[in-house]
Amino acid sequence: MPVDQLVLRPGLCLRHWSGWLAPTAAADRLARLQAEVPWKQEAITLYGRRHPLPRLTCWMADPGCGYRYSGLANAIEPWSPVAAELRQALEQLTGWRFNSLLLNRYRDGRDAMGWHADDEPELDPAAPIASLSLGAPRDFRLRPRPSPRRPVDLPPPEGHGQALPFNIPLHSGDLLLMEAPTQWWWQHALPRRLRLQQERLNLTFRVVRPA
Ligand SMILES: O=C(O)CCC(=O)C(=O)O
Repeated sequence: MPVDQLVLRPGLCLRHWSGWLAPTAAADRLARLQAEVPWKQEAITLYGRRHPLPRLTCWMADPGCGYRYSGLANAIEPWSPVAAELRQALEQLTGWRFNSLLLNRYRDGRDAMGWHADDEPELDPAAPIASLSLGAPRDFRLRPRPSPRRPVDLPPPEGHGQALPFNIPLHSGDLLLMEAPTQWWWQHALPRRLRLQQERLNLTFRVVRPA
């Protein structure tokens, strides 16, 4: 049975289901997604220089649900069969209608994701982000935002200034639901693990406000 744990800090609310998918189901979804997703190596341009992202990605979404980050406009791919199945299960679990999905493929421990918050204007700030991990275990780091960007001029939640960074080890089949207002007040990252040779996939189901 999956274990559902509530993780709370000032301005942060996460729900963590360890083993939301059983090991055999997680291994099956991993293999099918590796094969059926049109993975791309994107690059961002900073000060005129191209930097390949340290991971492969794909953006699946309903029509009209485009998404930009770091100046990168993601091409919309149609929902693949496994992604559509997972979306349905997560909608039943959460009651939210997810219209988009960012897939990240970390080929080994050299692939990573830097500090950021998922607070782009396209995303519905009231909606949760549902993050599913498949494959190699990795550490998911969280820290209070040094200078929170927020839609209205709210004072920081009590204790935010004293809150400390922390770590959630994510294993294959784990589900992490990041609830509002986590993205306003906290950042997250997936640090490198140079000795790790196994691959990991991460799927973040999102609610975009269609253009
Ligand atoms: O791979 C992960 O667990 C993190 C992914 C992430 O930070 C994102 O998609 O915004």
